[in-house]
Amino acid sequence: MPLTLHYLSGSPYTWRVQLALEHKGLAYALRPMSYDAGDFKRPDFAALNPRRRVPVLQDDDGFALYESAAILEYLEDIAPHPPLFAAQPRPRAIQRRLVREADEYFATKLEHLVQDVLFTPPERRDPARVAGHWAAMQAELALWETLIQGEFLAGELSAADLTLYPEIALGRRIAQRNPGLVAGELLGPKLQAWAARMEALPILRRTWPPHWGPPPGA
Ligand SMILES: N[C@@H](CCC(=O)N[C@@H](CS)C(=O)NCC(=O)O)C(=O)O
Repeated sequence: MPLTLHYLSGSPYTWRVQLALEHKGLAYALRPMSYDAGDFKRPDFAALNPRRRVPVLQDDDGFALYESAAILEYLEDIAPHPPLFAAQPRPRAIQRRLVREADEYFATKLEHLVQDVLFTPPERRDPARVAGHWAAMQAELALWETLIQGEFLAGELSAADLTLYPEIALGRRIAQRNPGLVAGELLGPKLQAWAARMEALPILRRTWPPHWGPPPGA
């Protein structure tokens, strides 16, 4: 097996890489990581990624790469077909911009919720702070509702979709598991239709985080 993905189930960053590997039909092995087992503290993991985060993609000759967006670009370079980015400069630039926007703006807001809801027991949560994070995420999602251009975020299925979907799925999961935190549907009609389209993709259903239960519509 030439490629190994150091992986954490449910991590939007590792899910993105797994989706890209599946999209390209590349053979890979999953190396699940565990906080409880101390995997992130192990020196051999720090040697792969001094930031001690997943994903890390490792080639069989020892080459290791971290940062999910960079990994997708690497996969595109070593296995151009099927592509993750459009061939033409302008649509390609827009897809790259969307990847950057998802990481720079959406994921930043999501991480506030991960810290203050997912990683904080209910009795220690600060409701005003959490409400502020939800409001910020809803404003961000309203913006994405205007950014989506067609069936997928920009042209054909691309790195942009594989980046945003796992981030949105984690946001939705936090909402579903914490009733009362958010009223109603998190996504506008265009994003809802896009999410359903993503959820129908075999690559998405194959990689759905096992501990989340069955994928929507299963
Ligand atoms: N910018 C990084 C973010 C990676 C990241 O934050 N991964 C999380 C899992 S979702 C992690 O490994 N956290 C380990 C820790 O914080 O100890 C990327 O895109 O790869």
